[in-house]
Amino acid sequence: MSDGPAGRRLPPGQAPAALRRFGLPQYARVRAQPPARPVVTVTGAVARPTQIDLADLMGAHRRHARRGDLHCVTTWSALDLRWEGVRFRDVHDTLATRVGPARSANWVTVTGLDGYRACLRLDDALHPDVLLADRLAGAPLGLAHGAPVRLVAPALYGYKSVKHVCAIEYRRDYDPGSARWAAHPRGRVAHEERSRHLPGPAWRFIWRTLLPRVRRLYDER
Ligand SMILES: Nc1nc2c(c(=O)[nH]1)N[C@H]1C(S)=C(S)[C@@H](COP(=O)(O)O)O[C@H]1N2
Ligand SMILES: [Mo]
Repeated sequence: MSDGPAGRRLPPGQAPAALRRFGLPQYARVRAQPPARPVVTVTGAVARPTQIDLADLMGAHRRHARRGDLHCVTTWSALDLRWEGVRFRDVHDTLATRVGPARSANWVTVTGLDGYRACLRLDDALHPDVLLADRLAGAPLGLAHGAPVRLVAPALYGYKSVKHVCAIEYRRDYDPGSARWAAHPRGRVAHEERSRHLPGPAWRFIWRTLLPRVRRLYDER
């Protein structure tokens, strides 16, 4: 951990930035349009794949509010975001009863309406800090940041925090997901697991060079 300009402790290689819509370049122009009654499709290594009404799923669990930082692998960190929603862990308990995941299903792929997907180790996803969030900064989550619901996994790089969640797939093996080789199977910020290739610090320089181009794509209307 190192001190950021504001004297705040930041993870290695990160610099503070304002939150703005961001993601993989190929999703910059894809605009998710959630339906009036969104559902979540639950499949994979399960006995009873199904679809669940998102409002029912969110309404069935105790709500939590959390302050946390979003650390993008490209070296920017949006600090002190206030998310509200339900714990992924609680949702998983409900889903486990409904769909019956295999005991060996130790990974979970989460997909967004834009087609983006990321895979988390199930025990990382079950950490109590991991939320399915539907509110940010005291307001309903907007389309820019993942409406109707997004995953928020503060200990992992932002590429695991899938926006516009529409599907959950239980898996026996890791799925490289949309970011493929650029991502790390676990993506823990504290260990600088930016990618499965090259040590984390090497990526700082690569991403700092590419970041302005990706930002420009996302800032276009
Ligand atoms: N559906 C979806 N979720 C996504 C992405 C994406 O392109 N599509 N990009 C990821 C990446 S790389 C980051 S850093 C964060 C950015 O979140 P923000 O747009 O709220 O800043 O979303 C993550 N979740
Ligand atoms: Mo990111």
